[in-house]
Amino acid sequence: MPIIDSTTSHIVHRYTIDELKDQANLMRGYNLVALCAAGSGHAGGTLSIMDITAALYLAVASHDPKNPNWPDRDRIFWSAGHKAPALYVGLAFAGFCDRDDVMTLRKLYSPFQGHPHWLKLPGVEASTGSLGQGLSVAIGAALANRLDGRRNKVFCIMGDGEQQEGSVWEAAMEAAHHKLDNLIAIIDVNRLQIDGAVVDVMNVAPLGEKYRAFGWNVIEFDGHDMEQIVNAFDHAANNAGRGKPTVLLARTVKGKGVSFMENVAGWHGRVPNSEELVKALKELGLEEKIPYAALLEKAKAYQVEVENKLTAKMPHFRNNYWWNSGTTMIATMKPTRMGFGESLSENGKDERVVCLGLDISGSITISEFYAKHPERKNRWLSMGIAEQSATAAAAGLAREGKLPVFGTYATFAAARNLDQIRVSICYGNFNVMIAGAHGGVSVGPDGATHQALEDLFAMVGLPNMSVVVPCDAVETRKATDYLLLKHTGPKYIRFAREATPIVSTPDTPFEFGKANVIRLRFESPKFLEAFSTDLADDYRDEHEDLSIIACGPMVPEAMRAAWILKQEYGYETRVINMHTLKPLDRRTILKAALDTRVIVTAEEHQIGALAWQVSNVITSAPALFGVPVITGAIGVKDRFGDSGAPWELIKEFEVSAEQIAEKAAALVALRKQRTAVAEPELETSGSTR
Ligand SMILES: Cc1ncc(C[n+]2csc(CCOP(=O)(O)OP(=O)(O)O)c2C)c(N)n1
Repeated sequence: MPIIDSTTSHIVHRYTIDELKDQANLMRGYNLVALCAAGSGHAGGTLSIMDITAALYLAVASHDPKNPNWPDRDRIFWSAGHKAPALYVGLAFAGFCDRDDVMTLRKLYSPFQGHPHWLKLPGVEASTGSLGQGLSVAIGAALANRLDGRRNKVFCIMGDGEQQEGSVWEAAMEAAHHKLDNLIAIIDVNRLQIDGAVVDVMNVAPLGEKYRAFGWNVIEFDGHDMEQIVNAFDHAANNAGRGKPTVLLARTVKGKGVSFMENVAGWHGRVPNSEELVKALKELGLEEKIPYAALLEKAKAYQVEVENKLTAKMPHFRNNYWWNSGTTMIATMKPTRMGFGESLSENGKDERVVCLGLDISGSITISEFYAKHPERKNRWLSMGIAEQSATAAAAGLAREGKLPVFGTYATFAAARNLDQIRVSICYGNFNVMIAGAHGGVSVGPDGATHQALEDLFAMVGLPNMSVVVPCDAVETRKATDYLLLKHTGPKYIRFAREATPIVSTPDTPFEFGKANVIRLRFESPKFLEAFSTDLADDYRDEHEDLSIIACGPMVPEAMRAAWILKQEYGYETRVINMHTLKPLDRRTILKAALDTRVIVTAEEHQIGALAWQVSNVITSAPALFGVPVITGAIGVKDRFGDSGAPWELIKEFEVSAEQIAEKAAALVALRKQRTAVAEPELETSGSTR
């Protein structure tokens, strides 16, 4: 049944096969324009699923764009959330939204998030992006629909790489066990994933036999032949009442329709630039049919609105202190993750080191382990998109004396597999190194599902675990060197995706468990040279007005805040680089509280992983009983992330230097006011200041 008017049950339009082919082609074009306008996203996998999307949204699913929550509609779940742009053009072409609006894809505040969010866009059935969960959600919906006596169908779109997630197979069992013949799974078998061919990363074949053995009805077909697609859906629909779920195995080509994208793994997470876009549109015969220049302009105009909104939101100072916006205090930018790869490249020569690949190896730099060292390939263990099993396997490797390292987006490295980390690694106190890459909102346009903002709560809370959040690429290198070869036990290192300022040198002290104190000395042509850095234990009180305790790339922000506070208010700031979150340098926190009485914490995380630990030190130390200390916390305020450019998100989520400085200045003013009133009382409390 195609698109209908749910009030009259009339079919809105019955598409012919030729019309569907044309629509699919046009959808490819819009998809590519939106991706080009976004500047990031997934071209390959959206093109491979596009013919199926056209058939499903325009001719197969019974739904009503004017009434997206019509209870009897067919449900379509996109477990492969990274294919979101295909979903969005599917919805747009079916009439759920304006196709021009899709051009705001991946931009801040847009309903067209990097990964779909059902609370932002009508027609999206569930929020996805963490692979391997959608089939289970679809099963829940199918069970509920059956309980409610509905005769609708529930579709679920997955990738073939995604089949590596163990949870997919738990779901596959459940669907068969519950005889869900209202469920139709679709697998986009394009044979490629991020790290390369599925067969090399982690072979999932033979999918047909596996699903059959799990009790499913299996239909295999050419996912680019519109007639075969429609027939496959018809067959699946005929399966209703036979007590088995159906899986459609669609043979597809990643990047289908654009010669230079077809079958190239590199186009998984790449988008066309404007020249490539024109080339692609020409190949699709759409250069004259899609007003791409006007659409790109629309995206730009939206972006201007976003920027105006952000500017209005930011604190205003006399001068502009933004990174590298003036002629002095120029910072060199480099992503922290690079330091991780550099360390693995060097230290991988230790024969005990083994690295586990989780299909996101290049961008988190773990592949540097073997990039220049082909002889290490036997110690590179590709585990596929299977974070939970890989985590427990790392425990087994450590049990046998290896030094296992694994990493992926921090949210998949420290949340999805949390019980495996807890029981298999931490309880057994195994020597496993976990890299939480792409931590924080600065991951950018991928959006909330990919922005780890809670990982540190869990990692800091686990007995036996050590946690380091280095401030820049140089410190990431040192921390990796140390943790990998000198520290025994479970360890978590968290770093970021975006390039952030280099604020240390190879000579800067780095001692695990010991903070550094950073002080602004003068304005300088180079940001790095404007500051002195000492091991906190060697630092003597300089009677600063406040302390800012930060970790990770919030350290450079705290340093910039110190500059703002000096220039705008004349305040002196003690910046504390608390790179080790566990074990925490309690002494340095205590000293800062006693010396400065104003403590601001800064973390690119939900407020608490750092702030609550610092508060705990301050409130539980007898030396501070009765001593008034004013604290403030900068971090994400109990909300999920958003799509947007990394530095926009730093502003939107209020973790920029400007926001740190504004808060700090208010607290110092408060302390000065309070001190004026309470000073006589303090004199008798025996405090040092
Ligand atoms: C749990 C989880 N781990 C890792 C990722 C990162 N990731 C996004 S897409 C992708 C590869 C998916 O491959 P496949 O399922 O074959 O999709 P397609 O090739 O069709 O795009 C990975 C590893 C993720 N989104 N979720």
